[in-house]
Amino acid sequence: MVFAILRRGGRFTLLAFQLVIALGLAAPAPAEDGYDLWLRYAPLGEEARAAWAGSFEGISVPGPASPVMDAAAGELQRGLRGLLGRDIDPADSGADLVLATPGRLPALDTLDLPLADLGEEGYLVRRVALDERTVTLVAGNTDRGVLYGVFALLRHLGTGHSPAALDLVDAPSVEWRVLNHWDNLDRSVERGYAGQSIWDWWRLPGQTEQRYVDYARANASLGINGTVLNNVNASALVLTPRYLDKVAAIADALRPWGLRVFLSARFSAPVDIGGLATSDPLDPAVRDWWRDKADEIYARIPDFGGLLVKANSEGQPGPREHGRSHAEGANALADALAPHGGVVFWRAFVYSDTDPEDRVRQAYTEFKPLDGDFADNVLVQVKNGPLDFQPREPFHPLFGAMPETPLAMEFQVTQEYLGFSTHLVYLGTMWEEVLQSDTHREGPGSTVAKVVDGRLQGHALTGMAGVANTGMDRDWSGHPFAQANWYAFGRLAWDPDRGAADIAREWLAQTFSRETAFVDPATTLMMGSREAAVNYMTPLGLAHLMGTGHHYGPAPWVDDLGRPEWNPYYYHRADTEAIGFDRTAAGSDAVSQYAPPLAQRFGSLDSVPDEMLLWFHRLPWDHPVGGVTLWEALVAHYDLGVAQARQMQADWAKLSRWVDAERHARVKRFLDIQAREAQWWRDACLAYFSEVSGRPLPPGAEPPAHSLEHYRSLTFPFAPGN
Ligand code: BDP
Repeated sequence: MVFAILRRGGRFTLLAFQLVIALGLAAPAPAEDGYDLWLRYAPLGEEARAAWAGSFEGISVPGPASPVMDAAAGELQRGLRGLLGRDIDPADSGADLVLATPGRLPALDTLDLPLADLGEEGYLVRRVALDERTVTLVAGNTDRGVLYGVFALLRHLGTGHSPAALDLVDAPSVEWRVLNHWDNLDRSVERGYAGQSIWDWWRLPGQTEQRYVDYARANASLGINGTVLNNVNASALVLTPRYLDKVAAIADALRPWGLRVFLSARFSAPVDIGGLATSDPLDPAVRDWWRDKADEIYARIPDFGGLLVKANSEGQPGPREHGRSHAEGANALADALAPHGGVVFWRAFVYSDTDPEDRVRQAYTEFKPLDGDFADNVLVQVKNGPLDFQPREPFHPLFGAMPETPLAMEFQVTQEYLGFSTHLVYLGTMWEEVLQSDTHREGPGSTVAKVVDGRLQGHALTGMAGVANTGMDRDWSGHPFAQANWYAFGRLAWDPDRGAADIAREWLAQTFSRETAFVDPATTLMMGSREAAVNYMTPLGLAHLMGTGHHYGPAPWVDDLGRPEWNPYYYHRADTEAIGFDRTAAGSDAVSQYAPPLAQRFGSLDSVPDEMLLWFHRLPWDHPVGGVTLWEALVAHYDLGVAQARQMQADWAKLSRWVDAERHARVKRFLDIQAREAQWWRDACLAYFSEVSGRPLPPGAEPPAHSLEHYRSLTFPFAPGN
């Protein structure tokens, strides 16, 4: 009866809850739409609340009011109201929760706190004796540090930690922690799977939305401190005064949350909107144009972060047309920004339609010789792998190979090649794998993380970028679990050495439930999800088998497009004899772009890991892999991927107790789609490889549900993000 009432919802829900509680049954969580992300501040249980009793009676913020401190204090009130169920007084004095910097509260200097190590953005949250009272101090050297400390304190409570353990001291390892929006001015989002762009360009600057503020809060909670508002395939229009006014309005909305605005710049802007005859970066008029443009931007946005540039790649203009190098191009913009403290993120995602060189070699070939030529305020932004955000790639060989140049990491949070926002694929594990890869550039232990955070080669200017997965979908990212990828990106940008499992646990506890009985199995589910996707899409080092253009679903058969590297066939090269891309010395020799111990490891069949097998080697179908033939191993991996996708369905079904019905059902439906699509991937790829290899499926393997012709005939007009 209770559940019948519950199902009717609406005004019966409250009654039903009361009834359920009265009967002593566990009440299902109320419906949620995901808008609040991990900032739900769901009430702590009785015991946990009791542990915090007597703390947090009032908040004091010494010194003058500031937008950042107002944001911090407001968030603290909101968070504690949710977690502890009580309103905390904003009080000037006598409060036991103190938000302060040394400038605001000189008494901090007498407390012997390790503030000197915290830099501009670090924080400390600790119980200290102040004016003969014990207070919880949230301190930083700047208001932004305090803001991050407030979020750390709320996370501490929100993940169920006790007052006894309250001693939080942390500072970011990476200077620029930046989202990259591939959002166009017409509000379409390149590779976006969560609705329209959150930036409502048309109504700006007059109208700004609450969503901008909530977006900024979410980023601040992770320590993300920059955002590039527009697509790397940029329209120069964004640099015109009309749009700069709009950009300034967004910057104003984000600023209280420590989030600085950047723009993607089109390299030919001096011609496109400036009326010049050339964009040659060494032409004095062009240099003046960029300088004037920078002045114009900073007049509106004094803390503007800088510019991101995609040049000479996939049809974008760049310095090459003028016979100039990427360094000469980057430096023209960097010189214009330097007087204002701005930086340039110059992308290394460069390959050419006229270059016959193996595509994965091209960026290294082009950029490595430029090491040392870039201005001091340029970061070269490198994708995690040398191809393009595939389910699995080796790390990009440029990491560690340009010791004189700060290299920023570029991860893709949006799941262009990983099931859009329909598949549950937790990317934390993939990013951890990349960051913990050893480049061997300065001896063993030279991890990618150490390159990116500047430790290895002594850079203070450092950065990590994530291609955003946000849109106008009510839950921001399209899939409740896609939010975890935004979360994981932010946490790893702050500390690239964090573990993916820890991050998953933290996110789950705040997003769904703190109960160990939920967090443990849900963490296991998340941690296995990326390997499942690798298995059902591109196992054993295969890559880029996705449908050309939209990248939805399998299409390994495509081999008739103009540019060779646009064809999935280019990457697997399967025929009757063999499959895989020979990147050893006998082939494209891409292995030689890695440090010698790795070149050796990847290049030899005795030591190459199975996960990278066909990335580096072209092998006969009978080549032995783990006691079976390569063909059998391939089939087994695809089968395993399908089994793993089905297991996720079963595992999620068991967790309904801890999740509100709305989000549980949404995830369930997505997992159903994912399991069907995993089967489709497996069937289509095996039907194709079986045909080209001339090999039947091994005995006992399930035949594909349809003919190869059927899979080849599928088309997907209006696939999103394309
Ligand atoms: C590719 C995307 C394309 C992007 C490009 C890039 O398919 O939409 O413009 O990366 O990173 O993966 O520039």
